[in-house]
Amino acid sequence: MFSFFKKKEQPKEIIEEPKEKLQETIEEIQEEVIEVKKEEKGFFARALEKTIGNLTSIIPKKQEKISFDDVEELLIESDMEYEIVELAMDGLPEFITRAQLRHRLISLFEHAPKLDTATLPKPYVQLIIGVNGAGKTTTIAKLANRLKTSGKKVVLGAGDTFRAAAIEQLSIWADKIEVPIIKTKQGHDPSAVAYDTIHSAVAKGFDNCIIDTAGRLQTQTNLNKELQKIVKVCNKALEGAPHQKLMILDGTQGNSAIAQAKAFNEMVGIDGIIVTKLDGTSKGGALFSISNQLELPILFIGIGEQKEDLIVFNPDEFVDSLLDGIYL
Ligand SMILES: Nc1nc2c(ncn2[C@@H]2O[C@H](COP(=O)(O)OP(=O)(O)OP(=O)(O)O)[C@@H](O)[C@H]2O)c(=O)[nH]1
Ligand SMILES: [Mg+2]
Repeated sequence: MFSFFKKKEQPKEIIEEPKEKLQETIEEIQEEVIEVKKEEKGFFARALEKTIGNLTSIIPKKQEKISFDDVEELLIESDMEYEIVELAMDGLPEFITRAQLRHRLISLFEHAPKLDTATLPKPYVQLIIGVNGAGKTTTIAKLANRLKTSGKKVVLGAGDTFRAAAIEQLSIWADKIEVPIIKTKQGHDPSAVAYDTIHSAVAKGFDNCIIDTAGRLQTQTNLNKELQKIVKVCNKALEGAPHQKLMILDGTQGNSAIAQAKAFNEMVGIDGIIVTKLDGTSKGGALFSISNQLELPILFIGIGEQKEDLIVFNPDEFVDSLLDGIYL
């Protein structure tokens, strides 16, 4: 009898111990998630420091309601295009609450199509496009770093064969992040590099393939034909590729980046935008016009020169960080 009771108690102890541990682990994970969320919000506020600084020169003291005229000035000052300001403020009262303005600002991002990231083809091919110096190569390194950290196998394609030192620049990043790179010599055909990169990714079972391109202006006909050729050749290497043509826009250029993106969109069709150098500009409000006018999603923002300095763009957090600077 005695030994029977003993036996019954033992498994109880064994079952309860992991339960407690499980609860502890769940609590730890929840705390970590909250920390990460706080950090991301911190990142936004940090990235928008200059933009918010600009706003607080108009509204030095946080308020519960802000007059229509002041809100209008704030939005224009943050580099939101006047047409968009009018659209956002249409019908708002003489004194505007945070909730009223928040709703209007967030809705400016709403018509951009959402990307379905649940069922991505493998390898998922991203082609990186933009004008000279926008931040393409650095953003590739940041994207690759994110993917690698989340356990994906990534290969880079050094498709900027035009500018001296461009191949070297991406190679240095590839070494730093420890991802393979497919490259050729300067002056060689960038389409061939794109083809080889995709081919290698297919053969080796890679998850992601990110291809760099040379910086070009929307007016450079030859370079633009070359870009169209790269897109065609990607599709030859793997049907459906490139799956994402990402336009990199320099945030310090504010609204003038919109015309560039429109031209590239007509030329090859753009699937999403990444705005770089948001840390170095007071023109953060241009993001409203960029997303609204192009009807394209802003996927990430660049907030520095290091491989970690890329955050997922979230309209709610972006708007909240701006409003935190002026509303109580
Ligand atoms: N502060 C800051 N600097 C950035 C950011 N992204 C890129 N840069 C810097 O901008 C400069 C140009 O970046 P690249 O990545 O070489 O730009 P690119 O578009 O590849 O340039 P090209 O290949 O010459 O057309 C570099 O000095 C980067 O360090 C960012 O988010 N914030
Ligand atoms: Mg480059």
